[in-house]
Amino acid sequence: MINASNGSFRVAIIGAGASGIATAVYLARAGIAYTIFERADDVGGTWRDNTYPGLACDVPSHLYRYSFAPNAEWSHEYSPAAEIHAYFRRVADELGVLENVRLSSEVTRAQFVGEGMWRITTVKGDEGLFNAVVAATGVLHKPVLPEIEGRDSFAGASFHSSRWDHSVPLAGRRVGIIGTGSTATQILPAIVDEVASVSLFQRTPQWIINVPNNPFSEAKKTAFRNEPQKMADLYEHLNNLFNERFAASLVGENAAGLAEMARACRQNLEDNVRDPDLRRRLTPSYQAGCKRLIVSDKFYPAIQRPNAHLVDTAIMRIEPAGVRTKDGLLHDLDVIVYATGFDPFTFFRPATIVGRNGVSLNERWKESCQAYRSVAVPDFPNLFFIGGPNSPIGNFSFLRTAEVQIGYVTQLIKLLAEGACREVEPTQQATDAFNSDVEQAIKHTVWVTGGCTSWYFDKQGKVVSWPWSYGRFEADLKQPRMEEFKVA
Ligand code: N01
Repeated sequence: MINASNGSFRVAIIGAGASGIATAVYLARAGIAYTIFERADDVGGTWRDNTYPGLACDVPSHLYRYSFAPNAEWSHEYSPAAEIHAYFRRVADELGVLENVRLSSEVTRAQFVGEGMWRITTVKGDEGLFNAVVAATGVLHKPVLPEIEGRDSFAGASFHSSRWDHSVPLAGRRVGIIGTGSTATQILPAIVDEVASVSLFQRTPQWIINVPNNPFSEAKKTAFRNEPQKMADLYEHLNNLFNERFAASLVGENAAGLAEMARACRQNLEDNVRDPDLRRRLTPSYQAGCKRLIVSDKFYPAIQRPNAHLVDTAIMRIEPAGVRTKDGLLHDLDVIVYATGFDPFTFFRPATIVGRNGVSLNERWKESCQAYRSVAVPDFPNLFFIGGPNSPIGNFSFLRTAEVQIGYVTQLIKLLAEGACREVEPTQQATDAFNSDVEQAIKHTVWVTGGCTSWYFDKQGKVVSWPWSYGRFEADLKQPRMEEFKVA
């Protein structure tokens, strides 16, 4: 008998992004009541925050969707951001999630108060007690601005890619983009036709795989609508390609796949960058797959436009008139876009999370974030993470990853809701064993062997991703091993 039926058992979900919405759906289906606390004034997480020109998901749309909400209407193989945001809003609305979301309610503190209960405080005040907390706070939500001398002295407009200022006109202006990640390589082709000039400040070149982004014809969409099995088959095909074969190549379990990826990236450069000097400057010195692979058929043509400039001399400082590089050259600019990425180690922060005996998770995770199988932490009973430390990240569908974790966490929450126990948390021993296994396995991944740095590393040099195959992730999180938990 689930206590939720008498209205007393309730879960607090932090965040109404992609994983918070899915958590709500899973809990509702298990008959468990929940409230979602969302910092912003709309749902959608990263797809609400990022509105920069050219933004599309680099995971195919028919894979980047919930298992419970196939969508025949995707316009493109890689659909644009506004469509993805609309998808999440629609799903949240249709499945009754929206009515349980408290918007503009940033959680500032979650405190374990004993007897299985957590007190949640938001910017609006005390929100009361909850039997469990799910932190579905996303991975890439805290923008990082580069520490470049003189950044604040720039006289023109400047902003981070995830805080795009649409009031700033770009037409006919000189724009600088700092960074060469997935974001910068999407922005540049989207604005090159409009601006007077665009200078791309590259610290490290990127491997780019040439994948066209074709629209779905009306006939194709009708076929998906009328025969949902076609969508299911496509999902399985894409899942096998991305989550199984591609993921395996990154963790040292598909050497042929890794070699094929490298070959395809090199071929892309050779086929699509004419000038040998530009080609050389765009050629990375590390192995493909080491940084998150860029998926684009637009970047190379765009960087070769007469008004596009690749600047690969290091930046010395930013001045009122633009960016000065170490060769002494001043690059005059009207607008600077910082496509300099995110801090993936923020998790729930800046909120404060306090567990058993007053232990602070902020303190424990100050140097390095460690969890049990990416979802839970000793001394923090009934607190669960979606997208927590060592979740699989890379060019695969985070929605599938989130659903695997949510399915697992829901099983633990059901134990609580059904009264099988009041508290559940992983043992320290099991958590240490997991992390030591991660440390060993990570050495064989391309993130470590590939000779690059990336946002996958924390300041201790520890990689934040899952170091084994995706299949192992799904198997490990199919069902909790209760001998690795303490229950009370
Ligand atoms: O950020 P990044 P991003 N001076 O961290 C450079 C997801 N995403 O926003 O490589 C000069 O990859 C830095 O240089 P270096 C996706 O998971 C998804 O592009 O460190 N340059 C690098 O080039 C992705 O991986 C989609 O030498 C500086 C860049 O800034 C993640 O978001 C679309 C610098 C940062 O690249 C992050 O991508 C977009 C400095 N001081 C993003 N500091 C989808 O389609 C940093 N850089 C789903």
